[in-house]
Amino acid sequence: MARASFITLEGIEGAGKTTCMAQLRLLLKQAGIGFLETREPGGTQLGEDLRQLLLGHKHTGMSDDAELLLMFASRAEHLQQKILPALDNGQWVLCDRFTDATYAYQGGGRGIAYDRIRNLEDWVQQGLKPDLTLLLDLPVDLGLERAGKRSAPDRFESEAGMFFEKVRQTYLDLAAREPDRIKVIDASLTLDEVLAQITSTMNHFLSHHQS
Ligand code: T5A
Repeated sequence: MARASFITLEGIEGAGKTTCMAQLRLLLKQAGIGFLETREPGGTQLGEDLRQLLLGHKHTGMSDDAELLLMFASRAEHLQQKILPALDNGQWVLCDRFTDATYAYQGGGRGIAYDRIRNLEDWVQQGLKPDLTLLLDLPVDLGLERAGKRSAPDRFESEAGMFFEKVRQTYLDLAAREPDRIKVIDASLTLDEVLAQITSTMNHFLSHHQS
């Protein structure tokens, strides 16, 4: 049996990650694979507390560097408490967002140099990267419209459209640089069509990652 895999979901606000996570859950269950489902920022008690600070409106003027470091503080805790122990135990990990989000939001969106992010990535992750990342891509207007229907805007969702254009473009640049790991899903289509793409990508991945 191949080692446990680490799978992440990415995309701008309202891309449909929560909805697609349910499909991933179903596919892994059908394949008889044990997994941990988690999210970032969050996933641990400390991470969820940091998530509230990061997404809430209490610290609206937070500096970009503080935001970046809090993302990695949450990630360091998450890796040590949850992700690495799960993978070591043979459990797959399904994570709603991971470091690609940091490159997209803090790098592309806020304009922090990618080298700074890479230094933190090397320090905190020690070479660990997702085995597969599903990038749900759709036009910014459509994503924000979908997210707006669902709940009041959090601190990130309160950013202007141009911020999300940069986030989206950075995600697409990352996918172009790592096409074997990051698979782009057209999330502008109907839910059924999006889920069909997720299923086909996962089935292809599973056929190569199970004995
Ligand atoms: N962040 C995170 C960083 O800045 N840096 C980092 O390093 C990390 C890890 C986290 C925030 O933190 C930032 C990015 C984020 O701003 P989050 O909760 O993970 O926040 O992310 P959100 O994008 O806010 O999550 P959302 O819940 O808004 O979006 P989803 O989960 O992508 O969308 P979902 O599934 O809830 O769908 C939204 C609505 O659209 C409908 C759904 O039914 C739902 O109502 N929908 C569709 N409708 C039509 N057709 C389809 N194909 C549809 N798919 C979904």
